[in-house]
Amino acid sequence: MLSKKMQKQLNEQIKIEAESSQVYLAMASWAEIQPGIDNVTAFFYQHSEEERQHMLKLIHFVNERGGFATVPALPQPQLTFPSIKHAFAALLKHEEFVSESINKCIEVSLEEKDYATNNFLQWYVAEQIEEEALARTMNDKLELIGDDKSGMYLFDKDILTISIDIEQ
Ligand code: OFO
Repeated sequence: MLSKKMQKQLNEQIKIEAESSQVYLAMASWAEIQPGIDNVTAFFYQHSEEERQHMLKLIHFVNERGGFATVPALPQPQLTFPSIKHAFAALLKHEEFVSESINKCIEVSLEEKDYATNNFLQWYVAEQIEEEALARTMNDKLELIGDDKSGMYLFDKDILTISIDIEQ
């Protein structure tokens, strides 16, 4: 059985995962109307879907442990970006924020001596390490590319393979 405090923190995390999905969905929709970045677009759509899966995993866990997972209202995310570079910088910042909120969940699980939840949350800790690494790699590559159009062409060409390599 989840304590009230643990349930509240996990419901907060459900909201953050849902927001993440929306944030990346907005990036995907914006990228889709930019010329020539079909794979970047696919990457954002895929990332949005992954965040929805993170949210669902939490919802099932809370309900299975005798709690009640609440589906949150969500603010509208940022809809447009000055450049692809800005979108990826926002992605990294967002992932760092998610990692902090996972850490808060871990802290509460230790305070509450809820070792089952702590064990469940380790999956998210590992996931955040990967996602931050992926976001940093993308940002580093974009920094190198600068305004070089052929570099951007290759970035779009390689983005799906880069993300598969880091996530393995
Ligand atoms: Fe990338 O945020 Fe979910 O965990």
